Amino acid sequence: MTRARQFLQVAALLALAAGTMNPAHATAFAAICNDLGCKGGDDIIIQDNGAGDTIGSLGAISFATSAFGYSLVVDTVQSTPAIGSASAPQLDLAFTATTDSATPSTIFLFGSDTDFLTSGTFDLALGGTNSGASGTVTGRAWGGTSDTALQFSGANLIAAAGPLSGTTFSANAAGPFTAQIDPFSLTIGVAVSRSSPGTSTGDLNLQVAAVPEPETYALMLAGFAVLGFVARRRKAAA
Ligand SMILES: [Ca+2]
Ligand SMILES: [Ca+2]
Repeated sequence: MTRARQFLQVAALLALAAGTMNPAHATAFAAICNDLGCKGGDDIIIQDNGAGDTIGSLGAISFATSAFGYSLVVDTVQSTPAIGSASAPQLDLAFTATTDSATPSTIFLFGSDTDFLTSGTFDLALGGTNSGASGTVTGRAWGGTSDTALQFSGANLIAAAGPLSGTTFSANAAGPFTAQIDPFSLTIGVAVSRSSPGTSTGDLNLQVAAVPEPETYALMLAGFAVLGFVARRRKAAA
């Protein structure tokens, strides 16, 4: 075996071991929908730095619109590289939803991104306000079953927080999270269901933290062992 080939094999092993440290090359999405599944083709989907996004930096989306009886501001949807990383997934959605309807419908806001790598534990936190203590806000997180943005259903629901009511509200949900494929997408969403005119605001945040896997350590150790072997061979040959 040539030295160059040995070097390439060692480099490949180390790259594998370091795989969880690679940055994500993903595009974040935000969505406003009049149904929980964003079905029917009548929903508003904004791509990071696409039409409607008023934040020029990558990993952060902001937009405002009127839709489905609400005046809506998605203050920000944030993902990598603005917050978190492929190996430390984080999604954040901050919103303001105002309606003057006496019989408001439920509105659904989403943030989503792809190319996450890390399983382990999740923490979903929701907090906000309802003017007039009107209606409820529910936060949800989905993912780990595909690498498609805004891919969510009852089947890949990770957790829900709420429905929460009151003039101010906060709750969180936490537990183990194991993705079924790698890399994978994550989506967070809030359902705002007001019962009177007024404004609901809030922030929904999802974080996934790694629980280091034994295989990762084993692979890294194997990589270092090969490095040491090559170094000894090189020393012996010199
Ligand atoms: Ca729809
Ligand atoms: Ca942007």
